[in-house]
Amino acid sequence: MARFFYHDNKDTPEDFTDEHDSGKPVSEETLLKLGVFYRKISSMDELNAIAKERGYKNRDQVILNLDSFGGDVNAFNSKMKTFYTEHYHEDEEIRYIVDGEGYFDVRGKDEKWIRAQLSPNDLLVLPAGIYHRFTLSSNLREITAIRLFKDEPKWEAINRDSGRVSDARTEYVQSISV
Ligand code: KMT
Ligand code: NI
Repeated sequence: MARFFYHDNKDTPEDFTDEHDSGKPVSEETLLKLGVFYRKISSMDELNAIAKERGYKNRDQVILNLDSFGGDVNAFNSKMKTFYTEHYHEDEEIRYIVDGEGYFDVRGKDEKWIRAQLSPNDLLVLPAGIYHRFTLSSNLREITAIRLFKDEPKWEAINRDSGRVSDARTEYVQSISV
């Protein structure tokens, strides 16, 4: 079952996969205001229905753990750093957790990080243009997830550091400030 809470902002490069729960929970309603939508899914049919309803055409399944990098610790760590670097995408994206556990952090009001702890059967919709980051959890260090894409997968992550503000970002900011 998913859990949502404010991040304690005390992470370091050594311990960012830890829970970092500030003790302040976040409601699904607060997430909805950011355009972030959570659903507990109980069957593949339900997942397929949501994908159809929202016009998703593509998906893939990803396994992230040390084995999936052939045991190459450096390659694994470097990928983890990439996912944890604050970024956005130009498309809405759905993540559905099949196995394992992970944390998706999204930027909330006043730039506060909200952490979504996701486990099997949890589905999260991230709107286009929202700043976010992802990490495996130190509890399990592995996840199997289905990534759903509206059209062709757009892998591009636009890092906040780059300062690049595309239409998707501008539209997202407008959509939450009304
Ligand atoms: C993202 O958009 O940051 C990701 O898809 C992270 C990996 S999916 C488990
Ligand atoms: Ni992303």
